[in-house]
Parts: sequence; C-alpha cells; structure tokens
Amino acid sequence: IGNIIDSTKKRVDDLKKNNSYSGIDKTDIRNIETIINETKKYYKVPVIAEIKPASPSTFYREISPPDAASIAKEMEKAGAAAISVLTEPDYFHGSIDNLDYVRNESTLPVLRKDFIIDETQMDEQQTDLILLIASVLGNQLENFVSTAQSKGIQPLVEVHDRNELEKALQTSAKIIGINNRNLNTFEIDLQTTYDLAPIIKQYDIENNTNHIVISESGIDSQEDVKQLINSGADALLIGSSIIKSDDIYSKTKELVE
Ligand code: IGP
Repeated sequence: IGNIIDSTKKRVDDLKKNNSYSGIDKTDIRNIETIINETKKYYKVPVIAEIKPASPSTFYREISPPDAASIAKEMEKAGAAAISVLTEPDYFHGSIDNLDYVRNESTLPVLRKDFIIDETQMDEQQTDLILLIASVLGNQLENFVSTAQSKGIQPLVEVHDRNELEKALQTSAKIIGINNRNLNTFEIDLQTTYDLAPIIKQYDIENNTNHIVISESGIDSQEDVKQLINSGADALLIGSSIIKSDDIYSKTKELVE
C-alpha cells in the first residue's frame, strides 16, 4: 500500500498544478440510506456493485468510460443499491472519467473508490459518497470526514480492525465499511465482518445512534451474502465476483435476491 500512496501523492500534485476540478454540487447528492431502506423493504439485499478493472494482484478487464456506464446500467437493472467506481489509475486501472460517465448514465448513488489523502481530491469530480480509509488517514480522519460532510458528500469510513473501528465511531461518519481484505497482505477473511459488525450494532444501542454497516471484499456467493447480513451488515460492497462474471446482470441479480 506504500507504493499506492506514493503514486497517489504524485497524482495530487498534478491535480493541484492543473487546477482542473469540477467541484461538488451540494444540491445534487443522491442519498444512499434511502435506497438501502427501500431495498430492504422489498426483502432484497442492498448491494453496492463495484466497477473494478483490476486490483494490484489481478487484472480483470480494461474498462473505458462508455463500458463503465453500460456495466453500471446492467448492475442497476439487476437491483444494485449503488455503484462503486474505482478511480485509482496505476494499480486498479480506474479513472475519474469512469466515475463521470457512470454518474451521468445511472440514477443510483455513486461511491468514489480511491485513496483520498488530500482534501483537494474531494473537489475533483461530482460524487455522492467517498471512501475514507482509516488506516491511511490516521489522526486526520475526523477532519476529512467533516470536510466531506460540509461539501454534502457522504463519507464511507473503511476499517479493518477493532482499533480502527473505535476511531471511526468517534467521528461523525454515519457509514462504516468493514474491509474483509487486509490491505497489506491482501488476504481475505469474512470473519472480519462477523467480529466487527456486532460491535457497531451494540455501540448504536448503547449510544442511541444509527450507523450503516457495509461489509466489503471477498463476497462471492448467496451463502456469503446470507451470513454477512445475519451478522449485522446493512449492505455489501462487491467487486471482483461481479466484474469477472460473463453476465454482469445475472451475477448481480443472484447476489441481490
Ligand atoms: C471490492 P472485491 O473482493 O469484491 O473485489 O472487493 C472492494 O471491497 C475492494 O475493491 C476495496 C478497495 C478498497 C479497493 C475495498 N477497499 C480500497 C481500493 C481501495
């Protein structure tokens, strides 16, 4: 992950030099909570389907902006609650243009999936949600959460262990992502969600708060979906198992049903 952060720093330098951002229109934000609640009402599983061309360990497929838009439409038709778009170019083959196309062609809330290390990145392109990784931001987490919220963007704070979770709960973030993948070893263990999701639910009862819990990574089957939802996840973030499928629509539908 050190290499990813280094190349992200270069990207931020370029962004600041070129001064080329669209900014955020606060009056045009799609709320994810509403869609999650709607989806549950129909006894479907809220799935955030991810447009992920590659990961540092695996290449799936090159995805151009028009491809990204048509994949997103398939996901939406199949009942996805939101679309996540990788915008990291060097290790995940993502792009800001993919985000732009997807958001224009789909009516769903869109999550920008990237390594956010500088607040300037939040103004780069219109998005409804933004990923903030607790282990990357350290003691800047609270600041980044408030900045995103002040722009109208819904921050999704990603944690991987109990310590990070406790820090996330101290911020004003409402959406917490539990990453089943260890970002240093890339190993996946769904047990991460089974351990952490109940802690958030308990915290909410004791503090009279209400967080949205999203289980992220390594979700392949209806069996995984069932167990994660039973453990307390409100929604699931699913990338590779959908992207590597020949039939995006059917695979998404299978996981949503
Ligand atoms: C999706 P998967 O195993 O379904 O492809 O995982 C998503 O959780 C993963 O892409 C991810 C990610 C991240 C990518 C989780 N956290 C941080 C980049 C940066």
